[in-house]
Amino acid sequence: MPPGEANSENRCCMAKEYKEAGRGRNWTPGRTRALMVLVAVITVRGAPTITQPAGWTLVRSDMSGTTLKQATYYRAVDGTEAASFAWTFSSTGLASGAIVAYAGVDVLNTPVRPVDTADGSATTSSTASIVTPSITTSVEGDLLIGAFGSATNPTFDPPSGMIEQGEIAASSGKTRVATEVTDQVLGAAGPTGSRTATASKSAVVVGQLIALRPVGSTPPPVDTEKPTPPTNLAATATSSTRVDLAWTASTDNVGVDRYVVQRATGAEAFASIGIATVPQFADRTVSKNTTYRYRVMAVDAAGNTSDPSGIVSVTTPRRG
Ligand SMILES: [Ca+2]
Ligand SMILES: [Ca+2]
Repeated sequence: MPPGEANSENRCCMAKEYKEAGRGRNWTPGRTRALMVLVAVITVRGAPTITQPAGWTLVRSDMSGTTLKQATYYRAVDGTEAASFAWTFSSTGLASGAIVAYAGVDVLNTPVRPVDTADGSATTSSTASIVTPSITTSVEGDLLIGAFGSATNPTFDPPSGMIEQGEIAASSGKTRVATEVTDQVLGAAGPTGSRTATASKSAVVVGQLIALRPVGSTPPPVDTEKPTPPTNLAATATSSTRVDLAWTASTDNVGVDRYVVQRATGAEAFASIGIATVPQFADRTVSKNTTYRYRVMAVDAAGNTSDPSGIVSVTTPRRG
C-alpha cells in the first residue's frame, strides 16, 4: 500500500513516504526533487471547507450534496517538505486520503502549473461504478491520474488501463469513506474518454481525472481573464437570524473556483462574510430588524476576481 491515512478528526494527515510511480522520463538522480510533484487526494464526509497545507495548490474539488467531498492538490517538491501534511476541515468529518509522487512532470515553470486539464463529477445516488468525465489533453505523454471517492468503505478495482497506486478506507461507527488513486501514462493528445473504477459496495461517489504535463511540453498560458459577474442575485430573510442568497452562476474561460459573498450593514462599506462553491449562501450571522446589502464576486483558480454582482437589500423581520 502506498502512504495514506484515515481518521475522524477535522484533519487528514499524510506521511512523508512518497511513492514513485509512473514516469521515469527525464528523471536523473540529483534532479529528483526539481522534477517531482506530489499529488494528494482528500476525501471527506460532509461538505466542509478544506484548507490545504502551505505549498499545495488545489486542482479541483467535487461534492455530492452535503454527503461527500473530494479535493485533489499538487505540490512541486522543493526539499522543504515537512514530515507530514495536514488538511484542515471547517467541520469535523471522517476522511481518508493518499499522496502519490511522480517524476517527470513539468514543475519547472514559474508559476508552477503542471496541470494540463482536469474534470470531475459526483453522483447523488448510490453506485458501485465511479465514472469520471472525459478530459481532452493538449500535449503528448500526459500523466493521467484518476481519483475516486466513496461514502462507504469498499475496496476498488481501478479503471481498465489504469494502475492502482492508493486505496484506503476509514470507518467510524456507521460512517465510512474511502479513496482510490490510479494513474496511466497517456500517448497522443486528445480526449481520454471517461474512466470507471469499480467499488465492492455502493454509495454516493466522486470521480476525478487530472492530466499532468510532462517535462518539456508547452505550459498553458497563465489565466488572466476574470469570470463574468454573478447575476440575478436574490436575498430572502427566512427568519430574523437568517438570510438566504442565490444567484446565477458566473462563467470563466477556465472555470469558476468560488464566490466571495460581501455584506454591508446600512450605509457601511462592504466586507467579505463567506465563500461559496455553489451559487447560493446562507448568512446566519444577521440580527433581527436590520437592513443589509449584499453583493457577490466570482473568483477563478488563478485568483482573477469578477466585477461585483448587482447589490440587493433585505431587512430581517422583528421576530421569528
Ligand atoms: Ca484495489
Ligand atoms: Ca479565468
